[in-house]
Amino acid sequence: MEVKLFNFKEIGDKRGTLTPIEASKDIPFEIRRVYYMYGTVENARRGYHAHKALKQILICINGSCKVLLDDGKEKTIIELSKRHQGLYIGEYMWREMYDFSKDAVLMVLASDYYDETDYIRDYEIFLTILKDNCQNIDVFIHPKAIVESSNIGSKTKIWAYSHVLSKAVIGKNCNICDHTFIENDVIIGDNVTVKSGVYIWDGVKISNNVFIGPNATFTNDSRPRSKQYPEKFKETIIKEGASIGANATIVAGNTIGKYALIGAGAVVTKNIPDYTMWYGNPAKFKGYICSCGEQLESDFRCPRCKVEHPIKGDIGENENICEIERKAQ
Ligand code: T46
Repeated sequence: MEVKLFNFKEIGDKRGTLTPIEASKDIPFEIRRVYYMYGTVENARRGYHAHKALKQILICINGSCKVLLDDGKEKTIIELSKRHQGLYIGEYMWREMYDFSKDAVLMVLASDYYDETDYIRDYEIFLTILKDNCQNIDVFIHPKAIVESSNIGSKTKIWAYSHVLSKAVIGKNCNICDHTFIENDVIIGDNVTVKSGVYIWDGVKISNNVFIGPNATFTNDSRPRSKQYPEKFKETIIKEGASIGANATIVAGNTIGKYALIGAGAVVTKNIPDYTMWYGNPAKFKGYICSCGEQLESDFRCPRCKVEHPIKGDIGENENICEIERKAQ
């Protein structure tokens, strides 16, 4: 069932509470649309449909409501009444919302723009599509893999001797190679490649189109002691399109920027800015890189794409390496 309850941060002080939600970090997709429902009349029921591709997070930011989820085999009812709690609903999940309190405000974060062709509004058609999908290739799980999670997107392949724990979320069209381990508090986006020998621990969040090379190492605790567990493990964020070279180590709590490239064997000890390349131990800034993988020329032009790179404006032409190193704190 592609369903998960997320508990977002609650930052409280004497003024009250603030809950931040960051796309592809706290939730497994980029947000393209936000909508919300309020003033729902007594006994009204909403929903009664599934989506073919849309992913959403439902948050009852005021009052309460119930959501019935149906994957064609099993029905689950979830009550939403906590402002810091989001219900993730993936593709092909029938939903019905009801029992709205008078003051309910149900906010929805959606992975795409409104598109009526993405809706399946007829329950019989929904069941037929599910049956057809099951007969299709959809998710491939090697018979020698242990996959406890059902939050796996379509066309993802999970190869032999991999172990995916029950609460992990993995997007569509990913390739999870032999001998990998994916813990519970892990989100992996779409089109991600995880090569062999990679262990992805609690707190690691990986966006779409990321490449993780063989034996790359993640950590989630900077001062580990046997049998002592922090309240929350440190978060490591790998942003859209970044690549991590073979055997690189990402020290806990750091963020690898969009389309950044970490060289083989590098040890990353700080946050890495978007579109930059880093090698060595500790990893040092080595230049700028295009999303295609080509190193940018000194005028920020990509020799392969032949375009001047958009980061030029952000970074400034005269910025030197020391400045980049300083920013990467
Ligand atoms: C979902 C549940 C949780 C728009 O024009 N733009 C939009 O972004 C949305 C969401 C709806 N609409 C129009 C389409 C309908 O004419 O607003 C009208 C009401 O939409 P609907 O009947 O689909 O609303 P719900 O509450 O049954 O379902 C909504 C979402 O549509 C759906 O994606 O998952 O909330």
